[in-house]
Amino acid sequence: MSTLSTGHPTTAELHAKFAIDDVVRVVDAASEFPVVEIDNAWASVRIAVHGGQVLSYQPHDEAPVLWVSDTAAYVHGKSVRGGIPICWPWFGVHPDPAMPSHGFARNLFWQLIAVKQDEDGCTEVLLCLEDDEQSRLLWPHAFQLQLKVSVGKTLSLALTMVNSAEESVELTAALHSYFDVGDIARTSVRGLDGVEYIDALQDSRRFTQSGNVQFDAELDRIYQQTSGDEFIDDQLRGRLIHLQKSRSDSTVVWNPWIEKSAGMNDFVEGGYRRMVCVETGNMGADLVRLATGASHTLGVTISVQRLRDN
Ligand code: TA6
Repeated sequence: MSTLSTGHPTTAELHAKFAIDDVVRVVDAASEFPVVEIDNAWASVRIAVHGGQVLSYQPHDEAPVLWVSDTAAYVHGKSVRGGIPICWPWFGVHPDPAMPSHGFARNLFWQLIAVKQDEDGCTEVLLCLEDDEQSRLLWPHAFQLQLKVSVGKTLSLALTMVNSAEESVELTAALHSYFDVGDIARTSVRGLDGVEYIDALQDSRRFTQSGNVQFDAELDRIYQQTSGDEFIDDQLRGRLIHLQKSRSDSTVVWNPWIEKSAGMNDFVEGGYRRMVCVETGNMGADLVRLATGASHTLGVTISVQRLRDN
């Protein structure tokens, strides 16, 4: 088997092993950056092997559902700006400033394990990440992560984390989803009314959400103890993006607005107007404790409801 400089299979090798005629191919989004491209009866989806990162999701006859920056970088060692980066085994900044924010899983090369197509035209992709000497320098525990992506009438992600260490572990995690909207000023998030949140922009003080979440400035909130469905009301496009969570008690809502996004070189100018992050996870007081050998599966199912014909 030929290998990349990273010791991983080449894109050609992955294509030869996993391609499915007319539905699935593996191509390079950049040098040594293999991406699984799915175009089945339901939707088009791209998944980067690096980071186990869903990059795009577009149901046929629908506008893109996930947002990716036009100036995103496709390089080893960091996540692509957009799509659904996987934040694991910690969410947010680490107490040690030398450690990467949002954990390390999104910065490492995963393994493509399986690609399946069922009789309903649904395509399933399985990727995994296991501990190695590099990860153990950052987090001294044995683990296995598995991401199952199912592309059918909906897009589903199921992130299973297995504690294969001899000791129990505590972790926080998120599916850090960037959604594509017509205009952030005409976008709101439903389903969080009455939920307590930590405001990252107000010294992590706690507040209670009143009504729908709306946007007219930078917003960065961690909602706690909330496991219900959420809806992104993309008013300009006349659609609701429906999020159904599984074993997630926290939701993060984030828009960097003008100044913060201008300071990120992989955030296309004005891109803040076309995106909103609504992230499915467990963080803060909702952290996950795993005994040795135990596992936890964090999931989200994403679908679009049309409110009017465009
Ligand atoms: O999820 C919101 C957040 O924690 C923000 O504070 C911002 O840092 C964002 O994640 C993006 O983080 P990143 O490390 O991907 O630039």
